[in-house]
Amino acid sequence: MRCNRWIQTLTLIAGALGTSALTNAGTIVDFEDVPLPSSTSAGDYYNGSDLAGGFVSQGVDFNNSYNVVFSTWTGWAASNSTDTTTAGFTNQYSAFPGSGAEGSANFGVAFNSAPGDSVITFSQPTEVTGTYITNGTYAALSMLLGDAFAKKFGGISGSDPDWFKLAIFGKDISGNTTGTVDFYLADYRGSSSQDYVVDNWAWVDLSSLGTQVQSLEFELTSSDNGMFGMNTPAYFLIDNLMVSDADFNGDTFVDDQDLGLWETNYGLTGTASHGQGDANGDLSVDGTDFLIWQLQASSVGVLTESLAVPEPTTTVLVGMILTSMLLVRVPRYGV
Ligand SMILES: [Ca+2]
Ligand SMILES: [Ca+2]
Ligand SMILES: [Ca+2]
Ligand SMILES: [Ca+2]
Repeated sequence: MRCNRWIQTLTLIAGALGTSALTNAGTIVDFEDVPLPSSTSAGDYYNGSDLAGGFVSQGVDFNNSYNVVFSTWTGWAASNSTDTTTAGFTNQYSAFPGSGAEGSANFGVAFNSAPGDSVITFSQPTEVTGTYITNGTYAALSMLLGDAFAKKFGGISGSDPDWFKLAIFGKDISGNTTGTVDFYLADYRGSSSQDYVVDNWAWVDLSSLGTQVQSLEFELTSSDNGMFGMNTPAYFLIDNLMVSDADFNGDTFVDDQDLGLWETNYGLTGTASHGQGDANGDLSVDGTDFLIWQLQASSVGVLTESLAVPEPTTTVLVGMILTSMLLVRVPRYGV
C-alpha cells in the first residue's frame, strides 16, 4: 500500500520534529571494507597506529588505542593475516582457522585485557543477531602448546580442567547491560575426547541481548592466571557480525515497501531470504521480523510510538494499515 500524500505530509512533520537516521540496520559487518595499510609476513593489518582511535566497518564503529612510545595497541584491529603455525606475540593478527569467516579475507582482532578495552558501537540501539567468533593463532597455540607465560591446557597429565571464556555484554544507550552471552574459546573441563581449542569460525547467537543494543563489550577469563592476571593471551577474533535489517528491498529505507515484502512472504519457514522479509537471518518470515521492521520503521519517534503490535496475529493487519498511513521514508544511512 502506498500512501504518498500521507508520506509527503508526514515527512514534513517528521522533518520539523527532527528525524533520526537509521544506520547499520541490516548489515553484515564483514571487515572487507577496512583498508589494511601495515604488513607482516603473515599478512596485512590495521591496528590504529595512525592514532585515528578506531575504524568503521559497514557503518559500525570499532575502537582502538595505540601507544606510540611502545608501539603497542589495544581494542580492535582489522586483519587478513592467516599464519596458522607461528607461535607467539609476533603473530598476533593471524586467524587460527586460516581465513576470515566463510572463507573471506578480512576479520576483526580484539586485544581485550580488561572489559571495555574492545568496544563495538552501533549508531543507534539495534538487535544483534549474532557473529562468528574464533581464536587467533597466538592464543590457540599458547593453549595447545604452552609458552613462556602460559600453561599448556590440560597440563602435564592432560586432564587439568582448563578453560578460556569470552563473555559478550550488550549495553543499552544508557550503558546498562541488556544481557550476557558466554562462549568458550577453549574448554578442557570434560573428558579428554571432548577437550577443545576452537579452531573454526563458530556462530554465536546474540539475539538474547535484545533489541536495544547500543554497544557490545567483552571480558576474557581463563583458568590460567598468575600474579599479573590472566596468562592466556587476551585475544579473540570476530567476523560477519549480523545486525537485524528490515530494509528488505535494499533501497536504504525501512518503509511500507519492505512491509509489503514481509506480508507477501509471511509464513515462509526455513527457506526465506532477506529480500523476502527475513529480518533476523533465521530463514523464516514471521512475527519477529515484523517487530524488527516496526522498530526500525518507527525510529522517527513519536509518529508510530503508539502502534505496539506484539503478536503476528490479526492485530498485525490493523497495525500494518495504521503504520503504513503513518510512514515516513527514513534514510538508513546517515551521519
Ligand atoms: Ca570477513
Ligand atoms: Ca578434560
Ligand atoms: Ca527498503
Ligand atoms: Ca526471520
